[in-house]
Amino acid sequence: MAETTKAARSRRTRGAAGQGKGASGAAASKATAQDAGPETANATSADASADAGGAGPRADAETLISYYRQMLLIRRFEERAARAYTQAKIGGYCHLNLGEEATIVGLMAALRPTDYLFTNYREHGYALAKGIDARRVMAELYGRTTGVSKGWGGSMHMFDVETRLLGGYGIVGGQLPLATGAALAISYKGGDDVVMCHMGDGTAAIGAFHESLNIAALWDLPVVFVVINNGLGMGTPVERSAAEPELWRRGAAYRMASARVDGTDVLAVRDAARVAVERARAESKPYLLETTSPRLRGHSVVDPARYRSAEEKEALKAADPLARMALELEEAGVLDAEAREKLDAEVTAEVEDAAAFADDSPHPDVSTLFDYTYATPVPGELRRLPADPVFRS
Ligand SMILES: Cc1ncc(C[n+]2csc(CCOP(=O)(O)OP(=O)(O)O)c2C)c(N)n1
Ligand SMILES: [Mg+2]
Repeated sequence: MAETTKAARSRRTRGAAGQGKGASGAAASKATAQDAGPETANATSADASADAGGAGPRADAETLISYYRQMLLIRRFEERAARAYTQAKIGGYCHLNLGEEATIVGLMAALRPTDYLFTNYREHGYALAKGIDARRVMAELYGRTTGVSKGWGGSMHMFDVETRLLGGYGIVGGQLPLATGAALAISYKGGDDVVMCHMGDGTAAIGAFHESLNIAALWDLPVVFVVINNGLGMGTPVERSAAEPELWRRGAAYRMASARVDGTDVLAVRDAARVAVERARAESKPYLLETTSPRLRGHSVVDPARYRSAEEKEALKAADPLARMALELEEAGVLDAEAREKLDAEVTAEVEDAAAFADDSPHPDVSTLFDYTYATPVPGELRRLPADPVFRS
């Protein structure tokens, strides 16, 4: 612990130039934020609106088109995954990022390639935006050896050391203590990497959420916790599961800087995430960022979302971040309808290629089932396949 504190202290000193840049001073338009100091931690800082709009163009045309392309790739990939699931090409569970595209691309734009990422089971889009090839992501969904996790992880458990995507977790909140531990390792060893850890709104009610935020704040760990608030945990509205449904406010309980941002605006997300990531990198301080975006379909591919009214479903269309960005780019003269269609055809071809690649790839051999369970051999470990006798003679 002494080492940890020392490492954290030296990071803080090195990063002194980044201090004092609270979220409220950032270019995070459409955001609300609160700083971490004890005197402000409990303030009703939803009023502290961080509106720094009007500071000039927020991105050049090339950047905007690249963000739009990434969002489109996630959209077409998820639609294709849904189709493959109904064709029984994908087994197990399958949760889609439809509606989260702007959030995903904005968050990933704030990270360096060497920063670590932990996500939950709704992860395909994060894997794509972190830079993993669409072929390898699709092949993992199909359970093939060419997949990100050699076909043994599936939709919920992708893991890629190269791009530092450290999962993919199906246990709600399971990723939080692991992400906190990864941040402790960084703090202990030195260096200026940052950990980002995603979760849903329902996850903010899990015990591990509080334990992780508490330790991260106490020990000054470089981790950004991101709550992707889509208003629902399966079929339960956040107002029915959270006594404080403005989840970003929970940072105050740990004297942790926190903010809420419109998750359908890619630039607003990127700018808010940059503030959070910089704070973690330069000052070794954790951050709680809440993004709000609609979940355009059911909880998973097989959920018809009957608990949603027709009006609600209609309202979702207006909240679609991709349609919104397409309109904005057209109005700004950055991408007209013809160029957009060309891009769409290109992205659709990339996704079709990924699906064909997955379909043509081999299934893992059953003898490799246990190959990646432990890093090193475990003496006396009993490896039993389904239908094997319980006792071996
Ligand atoms: C510990 C645990 N409890 C319950 C579940 C079942 N479960 C899977 S997803 C989910 C809802 C989580 O909602 P949220 O955190 O809002 O994420 P979202 O699915 O909306 O992205 C639940 C209860 C689980 N996987 N793990
Ligand atoms: Mg949710």
